[in-house]
Formats: sequence, C-alpha cells, structure tokens
Amino acid sequence: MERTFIMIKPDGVQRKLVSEIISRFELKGFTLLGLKLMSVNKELAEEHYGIHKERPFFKDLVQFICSSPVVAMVWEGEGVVASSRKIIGATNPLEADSGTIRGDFGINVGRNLIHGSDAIETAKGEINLWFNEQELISWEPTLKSWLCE
Ligand code: DAT
Ligand code: MG
Repeated sequence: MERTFIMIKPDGVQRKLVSEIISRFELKGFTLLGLKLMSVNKELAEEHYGIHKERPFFKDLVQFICSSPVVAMVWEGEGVVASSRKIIGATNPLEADSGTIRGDFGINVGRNLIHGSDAIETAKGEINLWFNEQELISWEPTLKSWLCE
C-alpha cells in the first residue's frame, strides 16, 4: 500500500495548526502509521532538503526547519502521495488554491506550513530518513471497506 511522508513545519506547530492539519488527512480517508514531535538537527534538515542545496534559500530553509519543533508523520492509502500534495497545495501559499492547507493558512513561501513527499520513490527515501521500522505501525482500519471497494 502506498505511503507518504508528511511534516508539519515549525510555523504550523507554532501556529497551533497541528490538529487542523491532521484532521484533513484523517477525514480524507488516509491512515496514520507513525507520528512524532521532534527537534530537527542540521544534518537531518540538510539531508531532507539535499535536492535544494544549491538554491539561494537553502541555508534559511535548513535554519527554519531546525528553529522549533516539527511533527513528522507517515500516512498510508490509495494514491496518498499525489493526493497529499493536493491537500497541501502549491509551494507558494499565495498561489495555492483555497481549500488547501497552504491556501487556507499561509501567505509566504518560506512559511508554507507543511511538507509532503512529491513522488512515490521520494516518499520511500523520506520515510526511511525520518522513521525507523519500529516507529511505524501497520494496522487495519475498520473503515477500510467503506473507503475503498
Ligand atoms: P514543496 O515544499 O512544495 O515540495 P519545493 O520542494 O520546491 O516545494 O521547496 C522546498 C521548500 O523550500 C518549500 O516548501 C519552501 C522552500 N522554498 C521553495 N522555493 C522557495 C523560494 N523561492 N524562496 C524561499 N523558500 C523557498
Ligand atoms: Mg519538495
């Protein structure tokens, strides 16, 4: 079953949006497999955002992610990677549609509240980077047959 890595960034935690954000994934029908509040060290932040290391915003981005706790999560479900990106909205909150997390709660690209893996392969790498196996619980949601035929 498809899985994705979702992280509520420091601004989302500081702005008390944790429950609001988790609700959106729960209500959509996805299953939470792992969740932790954590302080991110520089090494982890740099590895997570390694693809952007040549970009001008890289240093500030790493500093921001390490500046205050984040909530790291793994969600599972049919099409969860692409669907999560839709739930999250465009990278720049000013361009994100209303109804998306960034569209509803953000105004600035450097404070866009949440990260979600951009592809199934990326998700696998990010889940491995942020979680070890014991931290992920495989469980059978009783609602399953009401969500997928
Ligand atoms: P996304 O988080 O939508 O996958 P991304 O992978 O292109 O976006 O960039 C990673 C993060 O880097 C993004 O969430 C916020 C930050 N970022 C991207 N473009 C930026 C820019 N032009 N200025 C400042 N921060 C930026
Ligand atoms: Mg990205």
